[in-house]
Amino acid sequence: MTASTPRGVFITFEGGEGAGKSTQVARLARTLGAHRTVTTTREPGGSTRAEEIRTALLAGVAKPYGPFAEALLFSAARIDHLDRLIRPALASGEVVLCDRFMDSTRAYQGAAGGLDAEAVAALERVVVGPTRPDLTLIFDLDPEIGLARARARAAGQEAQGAQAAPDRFEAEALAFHARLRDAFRAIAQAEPARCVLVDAARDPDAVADAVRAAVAARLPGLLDDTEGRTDAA
Ligand code: Z5A
Repeated sequence: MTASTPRGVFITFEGGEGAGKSTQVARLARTLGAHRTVTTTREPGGSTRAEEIRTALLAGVAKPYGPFAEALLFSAARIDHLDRLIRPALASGEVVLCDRFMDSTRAYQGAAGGLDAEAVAALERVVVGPTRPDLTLIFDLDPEIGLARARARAAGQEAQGAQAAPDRFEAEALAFHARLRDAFRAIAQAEPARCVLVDAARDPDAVADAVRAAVAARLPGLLDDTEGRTDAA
């Protein structure tokens, strides 16, 4: 499918590990789902083929080949995700909420991983093209807190008998996660028309309020029919 001008609304959620993105994707989906068709998705993944690539990436299969090879694999997954899920949903007028997207490549493989910014920008041009997010919420959190949240979640999963070893990125040193935070903050500063920085250190209800406030300010009308509704589970 070729890139076309989207008619729906594309919102991406970005930030470091354990910042609460998935939690807030689900909450905003519940709020908007009352009066709009909402598709929630994630990267890497979101389509059958992209989920297969996700498994390889998070297992660290591409790590020995360096950040450019990793960026190419994230891009391969993104091409399939865009073609099979995101663009068709936007063309149907849906709201697409995506847990991570192109800014994660900029931050993880680019700023923190050492891949040249021009190479990242070139990939973005050919892979994403005109399908840019209408709004990007960047969840800002001290990486020590985010990693502690991820560890607590893993401990809970292990207590229930599931395997929850850190993935290829969770296993990176704290300095890598600090570079990520700086990179995401720099993206928010560089593209204020697209991005809103969300203080993710607050409790989930306060973060959800900040998310709704950002959506109301940047995408007028999208929340209008949901006024007074709560998105709590
Ligand atoms: N990656 C990349 O390198 N390049 C790319 O181009 C793309 C991705 C697209 C995907 O992993 C990895 O791929 C990712 C970047 C890399 N790095 N890693 N790892 P993932 O999808 O498995 O992981 P993630 O995106 O980092 O998700 P996460 O760790 O699940 O974090 P989250 O979605 O931001 O948080 P959460 O699941 O909503 O919450 C985490 C825990 O904290 C959970 O127990 C919650 O109940 C709790 N939580 C949530 N909100 C709060 C608040 N406000 N207070 C307290 N506790 C909270």
